[in-house]
Amino acid sequence: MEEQYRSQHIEQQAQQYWEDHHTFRVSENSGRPKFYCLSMFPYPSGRLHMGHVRNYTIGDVIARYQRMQGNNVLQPMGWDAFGLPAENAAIQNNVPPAQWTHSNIAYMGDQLKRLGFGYDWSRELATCDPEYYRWEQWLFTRLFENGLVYKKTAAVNWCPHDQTVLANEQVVEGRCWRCDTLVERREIPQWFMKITHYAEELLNDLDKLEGWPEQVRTMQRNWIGRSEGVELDFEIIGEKTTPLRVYTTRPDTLMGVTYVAVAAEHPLAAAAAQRDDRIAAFIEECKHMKTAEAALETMEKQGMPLGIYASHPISGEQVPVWVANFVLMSYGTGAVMAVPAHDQRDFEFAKAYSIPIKQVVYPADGEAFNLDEAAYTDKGVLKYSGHFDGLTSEQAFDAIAEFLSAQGKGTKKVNFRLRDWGVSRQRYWGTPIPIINCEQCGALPVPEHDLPVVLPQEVAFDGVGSPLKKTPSFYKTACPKCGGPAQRETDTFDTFMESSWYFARYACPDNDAAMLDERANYWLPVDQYVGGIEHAVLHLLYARFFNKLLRDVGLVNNDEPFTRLLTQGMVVAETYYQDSGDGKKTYVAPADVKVERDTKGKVVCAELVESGQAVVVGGVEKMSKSKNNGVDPQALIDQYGADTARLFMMFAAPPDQSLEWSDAGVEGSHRFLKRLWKLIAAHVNRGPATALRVDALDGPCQKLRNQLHQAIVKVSDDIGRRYTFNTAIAATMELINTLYKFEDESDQGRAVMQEALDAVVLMLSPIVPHICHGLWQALGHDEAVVDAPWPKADERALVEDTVELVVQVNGKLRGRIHVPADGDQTQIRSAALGDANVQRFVADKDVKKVIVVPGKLVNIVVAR
Ligand code: ANZ
Ligand code: ZN
Repeated sequence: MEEQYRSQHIEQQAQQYWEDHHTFRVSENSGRPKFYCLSMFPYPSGRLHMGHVRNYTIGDVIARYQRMQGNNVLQPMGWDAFGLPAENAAIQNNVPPAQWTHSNIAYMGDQLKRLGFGYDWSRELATCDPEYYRWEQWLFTRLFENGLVYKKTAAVNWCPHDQTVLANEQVVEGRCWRCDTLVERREIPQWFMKITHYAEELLNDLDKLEGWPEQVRTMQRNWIGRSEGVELDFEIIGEKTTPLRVYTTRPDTLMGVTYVAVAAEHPLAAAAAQRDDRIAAFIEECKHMKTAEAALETMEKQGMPLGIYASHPISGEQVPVWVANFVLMSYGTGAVMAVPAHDQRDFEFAKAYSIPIKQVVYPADGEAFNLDEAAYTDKGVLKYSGHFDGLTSEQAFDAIAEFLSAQGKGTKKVNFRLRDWGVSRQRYWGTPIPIINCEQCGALPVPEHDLPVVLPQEVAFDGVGSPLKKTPSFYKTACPKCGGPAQRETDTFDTFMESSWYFARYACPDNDAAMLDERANYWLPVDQYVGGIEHAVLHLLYARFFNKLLRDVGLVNNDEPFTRLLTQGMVVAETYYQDSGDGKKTYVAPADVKVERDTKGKVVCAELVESGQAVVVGGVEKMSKSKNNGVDPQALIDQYGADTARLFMMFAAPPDQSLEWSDAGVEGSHRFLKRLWKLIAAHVNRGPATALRVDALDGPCQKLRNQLHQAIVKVSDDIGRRYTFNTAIAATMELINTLYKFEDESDQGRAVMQEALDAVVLMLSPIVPHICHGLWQALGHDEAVVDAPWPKADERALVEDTVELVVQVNGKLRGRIHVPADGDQTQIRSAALGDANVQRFVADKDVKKVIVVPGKLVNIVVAR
């Protein structure tokens, strides 16, 4: 065996082996239990970044480990191929989006192969292929028929100069990213999916997802935002309009209402605007303000009185009606009963406009609460609330709800923050929405036999509006109902649509007659999903929603798509910049910087390598273009090989925490692999080891075996259950240090060494599969390491203190055994009888008696 570790050569050989043997191709009839391991598929942006490498290494380690556990492991890969960057590239560099996307896919696919990930490439899919998105179109038309999709007008960002709709990320500080024109809001008809229909189930089923990080479940719960409250009516005094309906979660505070407030888009505000220009102007202003919910808490509360009054549903008192910027039209009823004493937003508003503040809930312990600074938002006991006085907030909730209900003025109501999902995008590079608009017949789904609606490739890109709107050959069509002239929808789907069901399609990507087939029920649910925390809400919620849609059209059986979820941490790195004096930072690449540190790691000096100019060390941040602190994985692979990259990724941090890039860490990982190689080469080059005889080992050999099997237990638990790959690697490194010091070249010494090296290679093989492929062969095994089972700890070897006992048969010394110091009679008896040499003397004889003298000997008496 070669003394030197040649990573590039070794890796090429291993990958060739996997390819030739279709190692990772799987089918449904293996007879072994299935395990579906999935990593979130990438957007083909051009090249892999470190975040990808980390994500996919984690997934691959889990998949390979599960394979060694005897499972039928599916690990597929594909491309989330629609999206804005392809269109931008088309506009800027004049390359068609399809071409740009496909060449990126080719390049990144090679990179993934070069990293040695065990994917079943026969299942590769790209969401921009009509064979894929046709089924999304098909499902949409089914849902249309089931009433789960609908059209309504909704706001978009509009650039009046480019005459185009802008995605949120194309709006930079309120202006168009291309021409810097102020962006406007426009209402246009769009398609929506009724995710709210599943709100309750999406919420409740979170309880079943015990294999998900609690943080992600909490984020989804908050996003769905279920709240229990009361809807109640305020009569408008002196007007014959319908009463003003509000939604409150705190009916116990009803007697503290001192005004009511409506959203800018509320009909009462619109009516008042007709009478008063200043109100009209205020409403107009609100339209330009951000209505992101997070902003509601912090933004300045503004409003205007509408000049009308409402009557309190219990006291009959007159309270003014205001329009206020902190009331959202899209939540509840678009109107609130304001209780400044007990709600912070209402409080700030009342302070700003000198509206009375009336406290009606008091701390239960009778202590006073100072209302000068903030509202008293806790629950408590009611006062100044008529016959509700003395009730706790909880009791008052029900009492007031019942009282209102009896009078026909209110009812209990559950509300969700979750909104229906707007899926229309005014973009070219996406799945065409399969709808035909006919003036006579309205919006109709494209009939099944006309699917897919293929995105045309030959379109003109000038950056103004969607090219589809300028492609008559695409949009001109006939109405599927009356046959008259009609227009196709020119909007495309939100790309979150494609990523909401790809996990299921991997089960049967070749089916051209159906979206899914019975193979999906074999593979689903995904046993382990791995991806970024940035997808905690949208992607993961949409995918759960789609899974329920697929279930309800009869395509899958399970309720949830992902049994276990691992969200990996970010890859971060030090940033360096030069300060040009005016506060502007010019970030410089780490490779161009020379840093000197003292023994404590504190920076003594940082300067540019070339010019020696001083640079500032800016702290550790997520790798990004803007901070210029990215490291290209390709360079790493070229220099050290895939195994070094994989090992570093898994060793530097637990998978769910952020991983700090370090050149020294990479070099350390590489050195470790070289050391491993050298150790095994030395062993192998001494010739084959003899068979291990567990009961013939001396003390040091036993000690080594004990350490080995302890390590197997730990590594199995770390990789298989805890997912702390870093500690698994640390334990293996420690073991290797021990092996380096072990110099017993006797037959049994070498046999134990062989056992240990075999186990080390097996345990490292999910992490650094290439080197292990080579080492396993060198260690004399015929099968490939990827087909070998995971090592099992030998229970007997786990016992640390053993004693040597001599074994006599009819008084003659016939063997020596090593048994646990605290071993009981039965254990000692069976060890003695099981000893190979003793066996020869007792095998065919009748055992009369076994005498155990603890700590000394065993005497076996057999019939002669
Ligand atoms: C009176 C009140 C008194 C409220 C009090 C709270 C505390 P969640 O829990 O998120 O459902 N609200 C209702 N509709 C609103 C809208 N369209 N825009 C802005 N705020 C709205 O929140 C429900 C509470 O948010 C409701 O309960 C209402 O204020 C406000 F001491 O009513 B509350
Ligand atoms: Zn028609």
